Formats: sequence, C-alpha cells, structure tokens
Amino acid sequence: DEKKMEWWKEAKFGMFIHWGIYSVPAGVYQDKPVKGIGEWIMNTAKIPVAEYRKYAPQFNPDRYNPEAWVKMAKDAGMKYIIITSKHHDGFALFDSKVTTWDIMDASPYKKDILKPLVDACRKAGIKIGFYYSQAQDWTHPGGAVSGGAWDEVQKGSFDTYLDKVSIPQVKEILSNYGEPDILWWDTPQNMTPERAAKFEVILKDHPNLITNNRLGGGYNGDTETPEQFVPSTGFPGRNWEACMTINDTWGFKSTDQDWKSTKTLIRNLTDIVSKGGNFLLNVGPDARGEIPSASMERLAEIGKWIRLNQEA
Ligand code: FUL
Repeated sequence: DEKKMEWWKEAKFGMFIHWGIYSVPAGVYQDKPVKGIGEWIMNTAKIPVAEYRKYAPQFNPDRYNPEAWVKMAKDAGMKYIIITSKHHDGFALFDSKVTTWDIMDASPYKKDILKPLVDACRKAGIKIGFYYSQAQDWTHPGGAVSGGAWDEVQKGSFDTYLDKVSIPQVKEILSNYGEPDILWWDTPQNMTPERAAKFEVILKDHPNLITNNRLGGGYNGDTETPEQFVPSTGFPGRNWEACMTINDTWGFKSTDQDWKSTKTLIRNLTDIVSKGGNFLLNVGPDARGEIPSASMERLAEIGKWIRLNQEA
C-alpha cells in the first residue's frame, strides 16, 4: 500500500475547504454571536432543523470560482485539496439521489459544487479529496448527534441512517467524479466495527484511495490526523497530516478575525514537514463563494516564501 501513498508523501501541503450552509449564518443566530467553530453553529445554538433549513435558500454562491481556488492553492505550494462534501449538518454540496437536503433540491444554486472543482483540480495537476461526515448528521433522522438530539426529527435508527443515507452517499462521491484521491472521514460517533465494516468493503473497489483514521470501529486508515496542533515527535511508522485553521474556525464566521500570522503558518509548515507530516491548512469560503481576503493574503505569502527558498 505504500505505492498509493507516494504522491501524498511528496505533497507535504494541502488545502482543506470547509464550505456549506453554515456559511450563511456565519456565526450569528438570532442577532447574537454564537461561540465556537462556525460549522457547528446548528449544534452549538441548538437550531431546530426546520429553522436551519431556512438558510439553504440563501446559499447561492454566485462568486464560486473553482479555477481561482485551485490556482490559489497551487500558487501557495499546495498539492491537494480536500473539500467538505457533507459536514455534520447533513447538507450535501453535490447532487445526491438519496436526499433533498442537497445543493440541487434545497438551494437556488442547483449545480453540483464538487464537479467543477474536481475538473479544475485535474486540469491543474492538483489531487482532490472529499471530506464526508459518515456518522454525525444533525438533519437526517437517525444520524449521530454530538451532545444528543435537540429536535424530535433528528431521532431515528442510526443503522437505517447509515444504510439509506451515509453509505449510498459515500458510493455517490466515489463514483460520480471518477476516482477521488482522498476520502476524509470524521467524528466516528457510534461507529462499531460492524458498522465501519460496511464502509470498509466499499473501499475494496478503490485501491488507490487514501483514507484517514476517523472511520471508527477500529479501522486505522492510511493517515493519522492531529487537529490544531503539531505532535512533538510526529507519528513514527505512520503517515500523518496535521490539519489547522488560519483563524479559529473551519467554516466561515463573519466575526472571527483572529488570524494567524504568515510567520506562524510558515513555522507550522516547516515544523510539520520536518517531523515527517503533511500540513492541511483550512479556508472557509463565505456564502457567496469568496475565500476571506486575510486567508488569500497569507496563502500568497506562503507561496512566495516557498518559491524563494526552493532549491534550484
Ligand atoms: C472536527 C469536526 O467536528 C470539525 O467541524 C472540523 O471538520 C474538523 C476538521 O474536524 O472533528
């Protein structure tokens, strides 16, 4: 399996993109700022499902420019991009046949978000990965809910949820765009070995797909995923990727201006790479599809630094 990891080990630096309905409230609910990370606003503020659904008609990213995002990543020295195909709020950025809680049926945009990004990546020689929240889903009945359900409609059978929503959607994202390079699981709440095995069998048909260690049920995947820190000794004998935000949130939050300096970001990059890891640095586009300018500036500066310090 080391063969499939070759490009990934060379890559060192990638872009994480957290994008979804949560970029509409952008950290504010009922005129009050909500603490914590932006993509968790539904859970943190216990927004009823029917209320949260009302943000979808406002998710119409007219400024979405996947070619520009890919160029931004490439110019920053990044070699791969991983985007949230579905986060914990259950909203699919892609055309999913198993739900109406997706970009085609619930938003006025009505175009698959993933498709043009995949195309732009392939054209530019950038690898593409999908983040998929396989267990937590705060909208579809039966999905796992951190802290427990706050809305009756969230209740249901977790196994039915996995069989009818999560597993079919994983098959969709693995087959609708040709072979993606990475599948990034997250928060394996309630995942037993039996449940995780149902996902693991799908992967048998995708021998070159790289997965992380967050499927659950005892599956290690290909990579360790320290979040928001650099492990002091790395992970000897394991491939690893530290993911980090540029401010304090993954999903867009209008109120978060706590930007790390370029110097700090470059120090993190060199620290991680020197310990044998990859750096997955996040951007959170707003509801119109704009990446915050503070993020863009820093990415451009990192790219400039890499080019200046590259061996001839
Ligand atoms: C966490 C998630 O709960 C966050 O929302 C974010 O996606 C981060 C990368 O992983 O566990």
